[in-house]
Amino acid sequence: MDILCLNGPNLNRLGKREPDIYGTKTLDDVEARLGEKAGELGARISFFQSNHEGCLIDRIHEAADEGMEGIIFNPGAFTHTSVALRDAVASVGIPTVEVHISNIHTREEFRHHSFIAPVCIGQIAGLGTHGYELALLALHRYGKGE
Ligand code: CA2
Repeated sequence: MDILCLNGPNLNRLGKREPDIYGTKTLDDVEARLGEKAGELGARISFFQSNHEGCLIDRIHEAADEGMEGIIFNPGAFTHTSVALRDAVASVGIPTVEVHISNIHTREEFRHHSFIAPVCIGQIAGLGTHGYELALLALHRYGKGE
């Protein structure tokens, strides 16, 4: 099973600031752990982070062309603003799990709404960077029809 882990704006700064909200692990740490977990599950995982909406959209389209079977997606602040990213996820039809490190539902009201969640199979929020591993597990099971 081929899975793409996609991270949006500012997530390249993970572990470098605001540890009270986002924890102390860097994006490299998170990706290394996910790579190990994917290996244990017999899945392949690719990683991409961008601060640019269009680059994220292009990567989603490429994922479809590559035959990817799942996307773990933390769209960052684009979660709350981007119809274009929502359309990209909807257009490829790849099962996608939206992940947020923080609990967006207990934070400022503008973070409560996600444009992306309605086109995902599920959303994980507030469980820290562990949420990425839970999303991987969920996609793996979903792919097996469980
Ligand atoms: O909780 C999440 O994962 C978010 O997607 C993170 C976004 C935020 O805009 C969303 O509402 C929720 C922000 C990412 C910023 O990441 C940083 C991490 C460390 C230091 C600075 C920024």
